[in-house]
Amino acid sequence: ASDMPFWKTSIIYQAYPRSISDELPDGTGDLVGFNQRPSLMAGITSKVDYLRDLGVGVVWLSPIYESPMKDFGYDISNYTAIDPIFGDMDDFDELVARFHEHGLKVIMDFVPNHSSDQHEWFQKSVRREEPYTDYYVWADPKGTDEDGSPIPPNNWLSVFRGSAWQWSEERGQFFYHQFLASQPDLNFRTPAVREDMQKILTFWLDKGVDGFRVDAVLHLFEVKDMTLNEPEVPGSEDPDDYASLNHIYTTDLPETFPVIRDWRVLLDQYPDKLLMLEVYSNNMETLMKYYGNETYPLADFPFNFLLIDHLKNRSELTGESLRTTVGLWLDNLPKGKWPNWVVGNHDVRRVASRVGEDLVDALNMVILLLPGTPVTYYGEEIGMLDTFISWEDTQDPQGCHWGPDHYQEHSRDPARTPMQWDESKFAGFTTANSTWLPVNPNYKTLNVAAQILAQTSHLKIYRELAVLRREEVFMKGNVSFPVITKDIFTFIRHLESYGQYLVVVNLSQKPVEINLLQNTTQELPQKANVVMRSISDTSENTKPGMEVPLDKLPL
Ligand code: TEU
Repeated sequence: ASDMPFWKTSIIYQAYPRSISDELPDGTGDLVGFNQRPSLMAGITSKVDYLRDLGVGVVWLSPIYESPMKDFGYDISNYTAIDPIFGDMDDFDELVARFHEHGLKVIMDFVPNHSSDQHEWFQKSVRREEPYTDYYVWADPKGTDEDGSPIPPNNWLSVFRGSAWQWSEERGQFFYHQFLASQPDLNFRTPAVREDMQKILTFWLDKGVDGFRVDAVLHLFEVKDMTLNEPEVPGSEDPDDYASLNHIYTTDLPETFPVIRDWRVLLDQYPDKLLMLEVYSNNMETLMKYYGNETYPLADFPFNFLLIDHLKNRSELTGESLRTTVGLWLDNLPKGKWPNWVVGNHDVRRVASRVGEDLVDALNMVILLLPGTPVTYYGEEIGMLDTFISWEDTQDPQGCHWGPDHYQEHSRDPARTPMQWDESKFAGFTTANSTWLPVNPNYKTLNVAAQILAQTSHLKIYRELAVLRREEVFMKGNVSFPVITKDIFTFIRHLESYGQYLVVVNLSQKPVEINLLQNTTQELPQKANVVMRSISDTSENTKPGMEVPLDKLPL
């Protein structure tokens, strides 16, 4: 499909750089490890080979910029420098060169909503040094309390809990922070901020990166009128919890679109660049706006988080519910726009822990074979699981903010543990004496090397699916959902010039035998090419292209 842009034909792989591979052995992953790792294991001499063999075409790197690491790179102190923990600019250039040599694209994480408080812009803004005075969102106090302490201008809350306002003694004003107080929000009403962001994007584009994932887009603007309090959500008990308010004055404001538009126009000055947005909203209308339309194109796509929401646990997952969730995105898609599928990322629990290990292949099958671009979070290809992380070992600021009694419900650490390469110490991630987060103790059996050696494994199935996905019918074919039952999720990919594939996934925890011919709303052939996932024997049943009788399909 050479007539399609790379991001439509490729799988996107999200690499969380701290946890991929630690070549400068200090316990935290780095860039060097991506490209210069000496022999990892038989057949895989470096990460780039692993990724290529896996069948992914695009690697999205979570932030690797200079950062005090209060939010692990999402607090940037220099947007055009690499943090020494990950290597230096030469390492980065080499990474891009090596990846490109192997036909892999590189996507950067772009974090425009806020910088680190260590950024020189903020330090100068605190001191009202021009032109930085209005680089951040500053506000006067509403008054003072009995002790004479300044009162924040309104009730706005941080995503990470508590007031979104932090007092600056030095400047004598509050500054707004949607996330940590060490992540002050940049002020996108200041033209110079927007110009600086264009310059930063240009810097990386000129280095040859292939696009961006934009962080926290929903939060780019807040209303100008600081007297407006956000309405409370009725019945919420914890006034510090972000969920206790509706965020009508601080999220998804219309001023956002011209900013995204500027980025789109900039990217379009270069051939073939990808723009994907993180717009964390449950509202379909909100989400779909961020694609733009034919005359005003914005993102190539906003991430589709519907599956993440839907796959909170196993209990709600049926063939019918999955059909509904998938349809919600496909049916609302603006004309000419392209879908995408995400089941996990660095902000949520690992999908295999949420829905059960037995659905790893099923979900990979679903996201890789539906129309659109799949995004795989590192480790999903081998079915990595959350691990218990003690309060003492907890690193994630969101977990820390909730304290020792509640951190486990909120900490994002369990999904960020080191990649499990092999059965050697620390799963082959590092030769250091400790790791930044504990390695899941299940690494002895759950690791890449073991899955390469095994007759059948998640990894092998993933690779097969990635190969199958390159068939034209999966890139270009339309989709229909002929059979809807509780236990199975089924779809047909069809392309006139090619033929069709039937994909059948057993979502139940038991083997079922199904008569597809009886349950169908669409005419099916007596026998068909199927890709299927059964409970009993994964190796045989996931083989693509089998001819099987549809009236007695064992799953
Ligand atoms: O996440 C931001 C984000 O949009 C969500 O936290 C959202 O605001 C929240 O779920 C609303 O309920 C991004 C990154 O993915 C995350 O790792 C960072 O911590 C955060 O931005 C700050 O940069």
